[in-house]
Amino acid sequence: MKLIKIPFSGGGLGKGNGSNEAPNKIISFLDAASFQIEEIPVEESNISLSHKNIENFISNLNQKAILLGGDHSITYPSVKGFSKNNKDFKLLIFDAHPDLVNNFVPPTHEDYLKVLIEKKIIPPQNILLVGIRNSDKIETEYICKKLIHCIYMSDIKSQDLNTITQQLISFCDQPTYLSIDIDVFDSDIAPGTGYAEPNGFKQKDLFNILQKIIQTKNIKLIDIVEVNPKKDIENKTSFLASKLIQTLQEF
Ligand SMILES: [Mn+2]
Repeated sequence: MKLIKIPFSGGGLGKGNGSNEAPNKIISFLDAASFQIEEIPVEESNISLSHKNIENFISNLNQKAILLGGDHSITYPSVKGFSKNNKDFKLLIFDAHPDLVNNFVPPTHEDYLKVLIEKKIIPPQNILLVGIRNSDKIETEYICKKLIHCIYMSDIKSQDLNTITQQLISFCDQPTYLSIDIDVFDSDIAPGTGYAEPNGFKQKDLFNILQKIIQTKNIKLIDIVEVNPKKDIENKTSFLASKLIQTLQEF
């Protein structure tokens, strides 16, 4: 399996300072010899240049890989690069937040998704957000207006996990880009992130869901973002991300 390091926190509005350290920290908990590891060159003070490098790298990537961010802004150029080789695709996102606040260009980690939609890189109905539990009114309205599929954390708590898993499997019926913001996990198990939120996924539940989704073989590219070793407690968030990679590596 190929792991691609993207040590970039320049799109994190200051909140992300430290997420550039995540790729190396996460890899330190893995047997690095069993992965093919590459790194995309980025410059912390230059979002446009860094995003361009990411987009170019991903558009020339002809194999499955797991990308290690970095703040969530990296998903913008990465999906853009991915879209060059996948004309019709799905975007499955696990996140506590919708990231639909502004329409800044270049996008930050709070609006990468809005810019992907506004720039028509992906039709909103091809997007599924999962685990949302903190969103602004403006974001909730945008989700409704654009018909973005959304499974809120409150839906997940009130329904059978198998039902939710089946919905996700049905969604992944085309080449799918999977983006995992580590804050989708409960803040007790993932405290090392920019905007840790309580009442999130338990490790066992999300790992079970992901194991079933990857069996569709439609997941083509994965990113894991927003791990911040500087905010972590005893490296538990980085360690969790390393376990996530091990769970996903047969995708
Ligand atoms: Mn988030």
